[in-house]
Amino acid sequence: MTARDEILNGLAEAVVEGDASKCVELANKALENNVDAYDAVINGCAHGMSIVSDKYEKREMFVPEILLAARAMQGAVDVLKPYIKADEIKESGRVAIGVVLGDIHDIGKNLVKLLLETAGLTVFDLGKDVLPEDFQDKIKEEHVDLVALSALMTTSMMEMKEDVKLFKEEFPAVKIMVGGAPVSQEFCDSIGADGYADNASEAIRVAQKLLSE
Ligand code: HCB
Repeated sequence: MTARDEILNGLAEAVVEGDASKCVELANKALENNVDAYDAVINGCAHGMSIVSDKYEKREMFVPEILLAARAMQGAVDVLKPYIKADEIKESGRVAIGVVLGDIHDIGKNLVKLLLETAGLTVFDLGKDVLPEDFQDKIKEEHVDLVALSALMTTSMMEMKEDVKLFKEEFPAVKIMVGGAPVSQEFCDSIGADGYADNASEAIRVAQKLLSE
């Protein structure tokens, strides 16, 4: 096993264990060993978080452990973030991101935000459980080019549908990207959103494509 694999596996494991100090230690070790910071976030931290999601689904992990895992992951992300190289993205753009009304799941949204920022985009984070009018105000005030919506529940997917309808009516030129575990390309097409991303790195590619159209 290479040093990279060892560190990344260790990071994923530390996220699953919710071991915040181990996460920080391994994030620093990744940097010392010239492991690419982006690689460490995606294939270490985010990989660990997807193991946590699976374990939750199988009832092998419970809410308090999930929250510890998320906090531990954030510790590593904070160490790695300044070292993620800005992508050579040609089309810079202004993005408003948020989790739709009624939904407080923001772990995935935070990862997408981080990567969009490192891709050179200007990101306005509205947080979670966001009112449609807060998105609308931000789009107007900040001349936003792209809205990235996140939803993790079947109930909030309906809110996402309403948001897309509303924003498309009021701001036809503004692109809308959607994502979150239950969201799919099919759902994206059915609600008239412009793009769907399955994960944070894919979100960069989709944002880049939408902004260049
Ligand atoms: Co929560 N929860 N939860 N939860 N939760 C889910 C989402 C369920 C699927 C679990 C289940 O029952 N099987 C379920 C929803 C069921 C459904 O709707 N069909 C559920 C439920 C029901 C609830 C509560 C209602 C539970 C309760 O109180 N009875 C409650 C929600 C309250 C509310 O929102 N109003 C609740 C609470 C919680 C917490 C607080 C314990 C915690 C959230 C902590 C936080 O986010 N700060 C939590 C968590 C962690 C989960 C699971 C286990 C993991 C979600 C997660 O963070 N995944 C989740 C189970 C699951 O999804 N398998 C469970 C990891 C991230 C990295 O993945 O998919 O979010 P992601 O993001 C990806 C990807 O989708 C994409 O990029 C990200 C990075 O690669 N992406 C985008 C995301 N957003 C994007 C936006 C874009 O524009 C583009 C790409």
